[in-house]
Amino acid sequence: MRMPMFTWATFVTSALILFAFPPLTVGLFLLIFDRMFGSNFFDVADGGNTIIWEHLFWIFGHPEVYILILPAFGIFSEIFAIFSRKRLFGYSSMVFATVLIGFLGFMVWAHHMFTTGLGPIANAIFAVATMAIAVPTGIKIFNWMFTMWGGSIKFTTPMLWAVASFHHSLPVV
Ligand SMILES: [Cu+2]
Repeated sequence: MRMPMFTWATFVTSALILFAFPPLTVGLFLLIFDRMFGSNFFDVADGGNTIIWEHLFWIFGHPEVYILILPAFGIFSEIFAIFSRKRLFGYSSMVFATVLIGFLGFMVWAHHMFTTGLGPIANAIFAVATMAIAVPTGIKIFNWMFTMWGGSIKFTTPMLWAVASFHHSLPVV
């Protein structure tokens, strides 16, 4: 619990890479077998199932969103502290929120598949799980704001980048 936040962020990102990439690798292998060797994993006309491809892709694809944003979150934590001339507010809750975002990132992949016909119960569960990520993300945003609160803020180029992009990038996630 004495590591810099950027180190924590890249550590959690590495764990996400470790678990997110194998499903994509499996999906690509099955796809190559369909296209080159005449197997029927995904071809509906031959008794395959396209939805399985969607699952394999998005079990990778949603964690990938966090593989991209978590290192940036780690950079934000360093920049806000340094250019406010204060310690990062709520360090341990920041570590907890990063790990929780990484974990929940694996529980929400079907929000990319709401129109594929999984049914209202599955859709509702994945919708609620998706909204649950707003809690650890909110912890981070409030910690960043409390870090800047009362600090001697310097709007250097990195600070402008961090303030603008945490404001701008979150709706995309
Ligand atoms: Cu997603």
